[in-house]
Amino acid sequence: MSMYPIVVPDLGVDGAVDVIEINVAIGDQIKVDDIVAVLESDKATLEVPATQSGTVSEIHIKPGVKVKQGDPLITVTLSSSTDSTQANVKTASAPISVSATVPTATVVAISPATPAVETPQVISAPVTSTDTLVSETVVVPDIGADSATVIELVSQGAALAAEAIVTVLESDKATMEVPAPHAGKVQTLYLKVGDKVKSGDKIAELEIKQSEPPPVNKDSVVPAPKVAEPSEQRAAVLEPVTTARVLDVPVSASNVHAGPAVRRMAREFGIDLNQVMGTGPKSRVLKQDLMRFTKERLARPVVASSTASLTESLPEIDFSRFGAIELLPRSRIQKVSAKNLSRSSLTIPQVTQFDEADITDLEAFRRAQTERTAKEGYKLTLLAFMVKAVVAVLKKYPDFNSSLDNQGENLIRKQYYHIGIAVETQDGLMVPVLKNAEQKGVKDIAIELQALASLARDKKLKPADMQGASFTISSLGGIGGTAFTPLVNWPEVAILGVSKSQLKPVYVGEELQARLCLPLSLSYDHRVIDGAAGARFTRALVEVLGDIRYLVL
Ligand code: CAO
Repeated sequence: MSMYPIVVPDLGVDGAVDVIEINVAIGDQIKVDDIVAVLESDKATLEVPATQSGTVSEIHIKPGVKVKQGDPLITVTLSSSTDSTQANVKTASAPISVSATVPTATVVAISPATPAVETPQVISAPVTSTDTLVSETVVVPDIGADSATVIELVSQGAALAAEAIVTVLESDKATMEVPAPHAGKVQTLYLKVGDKVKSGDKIAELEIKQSEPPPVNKDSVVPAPKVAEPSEQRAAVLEPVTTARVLDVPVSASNVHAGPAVRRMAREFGIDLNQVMGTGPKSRVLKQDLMRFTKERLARPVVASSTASLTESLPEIDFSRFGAIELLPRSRIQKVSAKNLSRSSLTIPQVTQFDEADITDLEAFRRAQTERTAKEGYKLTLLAFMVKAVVAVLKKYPDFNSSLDNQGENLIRKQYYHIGIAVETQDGLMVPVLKNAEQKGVKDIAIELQALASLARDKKLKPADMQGASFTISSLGGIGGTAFTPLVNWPEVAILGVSKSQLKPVYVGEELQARLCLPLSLSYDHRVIDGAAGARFTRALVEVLGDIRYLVL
């Protein structure tokens, strides 16, 4: 029997990264490609897959520690069959670039994991007392930067357990949680959210019971702040968000921005952070977001959960009884996407309206511009015109740019036009959102769509890039087909499917002409939109696409 280390692969980043999650426990049987740990750099969250099958015999890391390329994460004891054949060794594998840096399987002595760095931090002199209660000042520890901003703070009077988070600070380099040195009650708060602080500033006064070992004297220490994660370069403009809500589109699980305490809480409650809208700086998921999310989930109509359990309770079938099979693990995006699509299909009564637009003139105009726009460095796509035309029609029929509240009591009409675009990627369907389309010209829309589709395919979309759509377009025109029935992307109420245009014989007046016809498939939530409105919407779209001069009226 031999031992095999699974180490931090080549992450493509300089320096150390944080361990965010450990997905295995000692004694677990793991297979090649099972995720053993999740790491986070300042640019991305990365999953480390197992490069070897076997039993986890040692874990060398814990969440919060920093690791760099080559550091051991876990040790796997190889099963004797694997041991002798090395059949399951995988030296280079998927989500991250694991390359020649992964050692081949040999027996190696693994040194114990580097413990979390816990530099003691001197705090200001506590008021020592022989009475039952003593007071202790919690101060800002060495933050490794000139200043930081308070982004989360306990409330006055809160009863804290030892190590409970008193405040979360964010500098331009990192986010830090400052824990309570002892269990106690928050007597005085010296700060408020948004304040700028520097090392040594007072945060709070804690009232500590004597039964809890009080701070001895001015040499008392509190653990150094846990460095949660380096600040992520997120979209500079934050959308005003008032309520936490389920993300309306599948997102890459790796991009959620949240501190360790929030991650821990999410794990304890079994909440998928991907589904929580972060309202903190840079779309960070805060504790209150988790709470709102939970409340919202509990308030959901029972029908949603009963239909979900309906699919979950389907019996597992052993297909190997009928012949050879192959098991292909689904990507996280595919899994999130599947849930969202099921929800849409099971909870929204939807109807699809078909129509056909004559885009002969539009295409002639577009093609005539191709050379010029290519020189300007962008491709003038049909999809960009579609977005512009859809916005014009949404303005005329605002119910298509709305959401139904959960109780079905109110229709929420949106005054903005954020258009989701379904993009096919290697890992599954992503829906980046082109914001404020009504304020943009066809050229800017074309450029932005190209950029969003590239980000989606390169897995570089941020959660904010995929939130807030008010209407979605799914174009299969580049592939083919005559029509399809797209599923409404909840909480939106309508989605437009576009298929491949075809030359068709069409009577124009008395004359039979070859015209380029574009098939349109509009699915809508029948609770909000009735059939007549659906037909009027597609008719209006046909009109605009047939003569794009309508766009300037
Ligand atoms: N009819 C005929 N040709 C079309 C067309 C249409 N409706 N739409 C696009 N084309 C052509 C384009 O003009 C382009 O041809 P040229 O290279 O000669 O100009 C070619 O098809 C490829 O287009 P494209 O699909 O790469 O680009 P796009 O701007 O039309 O679409 C995007 C971009 C991101 C929507 C697309 O690449 C994509 O991912 N589509 C799949 C979306 C999907 O999976 N939807 C299903 C979701 S389930 O509801």
